Amino acid sequence: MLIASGGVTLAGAVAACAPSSAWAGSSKSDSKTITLMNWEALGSQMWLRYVKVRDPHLLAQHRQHVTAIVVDNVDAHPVYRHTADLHMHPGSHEHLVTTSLQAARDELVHGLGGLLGEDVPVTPSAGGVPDGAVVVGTPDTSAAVRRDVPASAFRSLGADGYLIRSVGHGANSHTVIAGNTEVAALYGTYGFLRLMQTDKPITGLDVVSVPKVKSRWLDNWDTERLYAGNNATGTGGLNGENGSIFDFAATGASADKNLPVILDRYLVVARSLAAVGINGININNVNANNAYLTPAYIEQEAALVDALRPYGIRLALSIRYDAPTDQRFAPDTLTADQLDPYSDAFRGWWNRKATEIKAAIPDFGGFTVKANSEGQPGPQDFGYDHGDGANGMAAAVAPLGMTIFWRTFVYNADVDPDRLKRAYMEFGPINDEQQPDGTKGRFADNVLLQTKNGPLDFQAREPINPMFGRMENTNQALELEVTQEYTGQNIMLDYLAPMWEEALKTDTHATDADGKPLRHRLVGDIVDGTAQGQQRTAMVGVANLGNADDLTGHQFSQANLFAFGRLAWDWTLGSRRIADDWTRMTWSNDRHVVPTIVQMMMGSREAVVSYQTPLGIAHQMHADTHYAPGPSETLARPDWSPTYYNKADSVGLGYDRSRTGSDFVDQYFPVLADRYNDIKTTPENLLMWFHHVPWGYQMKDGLPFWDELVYRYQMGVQYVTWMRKAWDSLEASLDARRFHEVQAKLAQHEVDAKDWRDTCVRYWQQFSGRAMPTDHGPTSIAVVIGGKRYDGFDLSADSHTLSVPTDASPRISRVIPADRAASYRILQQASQVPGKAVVEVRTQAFFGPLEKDYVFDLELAS
Ligand code: GCV
Repeated sequence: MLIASGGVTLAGAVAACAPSSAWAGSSKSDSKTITLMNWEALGSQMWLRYVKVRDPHLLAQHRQHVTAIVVDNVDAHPVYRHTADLHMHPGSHEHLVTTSLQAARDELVHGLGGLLGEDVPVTPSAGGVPDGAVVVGTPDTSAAVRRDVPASAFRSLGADGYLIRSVGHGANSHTVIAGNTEVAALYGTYGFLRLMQTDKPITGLDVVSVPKVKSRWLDNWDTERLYAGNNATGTGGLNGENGSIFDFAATGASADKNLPVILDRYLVVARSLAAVGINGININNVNANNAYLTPAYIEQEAALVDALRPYGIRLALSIRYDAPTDQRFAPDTLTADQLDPYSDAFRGWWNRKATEIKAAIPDFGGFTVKANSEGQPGPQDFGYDHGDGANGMAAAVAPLGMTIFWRTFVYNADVDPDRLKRAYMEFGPINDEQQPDGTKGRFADNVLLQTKNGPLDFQAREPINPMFGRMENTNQALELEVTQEYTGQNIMLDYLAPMWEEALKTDTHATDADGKPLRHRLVGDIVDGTAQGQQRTAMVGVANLGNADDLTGHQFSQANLFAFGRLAWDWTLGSRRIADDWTRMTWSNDRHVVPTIVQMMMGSREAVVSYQTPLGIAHQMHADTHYAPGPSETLARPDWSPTYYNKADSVGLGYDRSRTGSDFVDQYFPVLADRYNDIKTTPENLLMWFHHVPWGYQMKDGLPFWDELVYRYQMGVQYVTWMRKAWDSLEASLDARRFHEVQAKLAQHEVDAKDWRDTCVRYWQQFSGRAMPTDHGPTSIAVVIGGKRYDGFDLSADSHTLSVPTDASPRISRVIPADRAASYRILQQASQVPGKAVVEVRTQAFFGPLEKDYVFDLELAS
């Protein structure tokens, strides 16, 4: 923002500051503006771009209804600050604030100034609220709020919910943005700015917005599975940084950027996360490094949260179960045989560590634990189960008001040969256990089991995790992967919200103790506690924030973070609406741009499924990178091997988890179990999750499974071709830097999608022994040249050679698409033989447009 203040009061100064419209580029005269413009052009402002409203009518209306900013008692309630000399890195653009209301006010100054293209003054309400004022506050901080909004309106808002109301009529009206807390008022401020950023009217407002889930959290895995470091390979960071968003131990040119120094990007992140309602972050990997628990790091963490706190963002840490044995904590260390979760030694150590953290970070959230999973230590190493371990930690931190997020991502091979069955087999019995006091379920109240959406590991499509609904006596957090580990990393444009929407809106068919179906039983109902009454609720996104210029490594990966926040606030929102908001806020409100980008986003995930893992085949990625295809790989550990999941043989493809197979299906409630048990009733997009599908099995559209499979791979690629061309059509409407960045990524995306298609189809063909299907695909065509019909084109080939008789005309006289709804254009005719002709075919798949360019090399028939 424009004023760097080191956390001092800004009232008064704000109104007098340089024109905030400089951010939107209306003034290019001074060098600071130009620097700011560069900063924006990088994509570093995420969805907080406040570009002047282009529609003159709307702009005039907005200017009439937004004439002043009123935030009374803006400095009255400074948040806790531990670090005495907290300061920004020299030359920063952002600035520190000490209250959430200051954050709200400054966002309005900056945002409204940009959107309206003129400064909006900050005025006290002492002389009355002026017409056109935007009033922000709580009933406690603002007399205007108390006067304009009856106390009853606040009852249903809880701590985080907000309301936005137009008060009065026509020219004699103003807007009130309020909540029970200052952070809620800040959320409302972002909600109001979002209306303007997305070209919505701001008159006659009566908005009430209350989050459905209490903890809307990020897990940032430092640099593991992070694709937002901005070196050439996307794995490391700039200038001695390690790619992570937060610098603890950077070296070289960035040695002066380590915490407690605050960088611009931390505050851009804080503002962006607050704008979607995210209220907490684990900054370190669940494969945890004990360094984050050392006194030096705790001081750095405290400084970071000091800066984030006004934005309502709390901190938690991921820990190793055996951290007490680390000599870095000497003399306060334990021996391995003291890691008994019931022992005073174990509980005492964690209580002391949590107390030490709390002294610097009073609102510290607690610990996240990955135990007995992928080599991480846990209670099973000492003869105890996950319930014992989680409860031991929970007892240690309960007196401090902290929570334990215990991950259920476990897959001990001794439990069952089918990896998918293992987690529920370990956790289910603890949930069901009868307790001495007559209740059921052993997990303590301050434990949340953190469970991935699907039973495997963040694949582009998974069935729901059967634990949702089955853990009725336990608090449960839903974990989603925002970083695109298996879904295209920082190359593929893959909007993940449709996947999350699909999971959240899946009917679990959960029943009560009498076997009666619950009234509310979608995954979202389970997660938000509506279905089974849990009071502690959470959604956790494994985040994608790094030190790349655009902070996420791909301009479109920002959309996934945005969508995660919006869904964590309200999982009932549609992914299309979220895409529409994000596009308008991040790119443009242009009439051509918005529908094109939204359409690209909406089909992009299904395209990834199609060219990577169609029809329910899963985990076919190269084992190390999780990016490229590796269907033939068999590793020492079977359940990391693509072959373990594909089970390709001469009969067919896929993992039989029906009752005659591994019987995973019976972990679901009966309606789903029966549905998935029968190949005929299993949704085709989940087919190979549950069945070993014979190559000749007849699909619903009448095609043999093999043909359908091949066409799915091809459709995915052809969607990417369409996206690449659609993006090109936007060039004139977008800023050059971001346009070209995405354009280059889409080109690579198409190459890599083809690699997936070709590698997988060729490998499967060795087992199916079947010919490549050619004439039924959605973009299949026949062409007529010189009276002769040519067909049977393998859609995977880049070009096709046609032998044309010597006396025939080289011109294509007819194009006959297999799909009658398809359209085509002859882009190039051959004027002679040899020569080249190009036909572009376009059609619509169930998930979006497909485009295929046929390149024909005409040669003389011999
Ligand atoms: C942090 C997958 C990822 C790992 C990750 C693990 C987890 O296996 O590949 O990088 O570990 O999930 O969720 O714990």
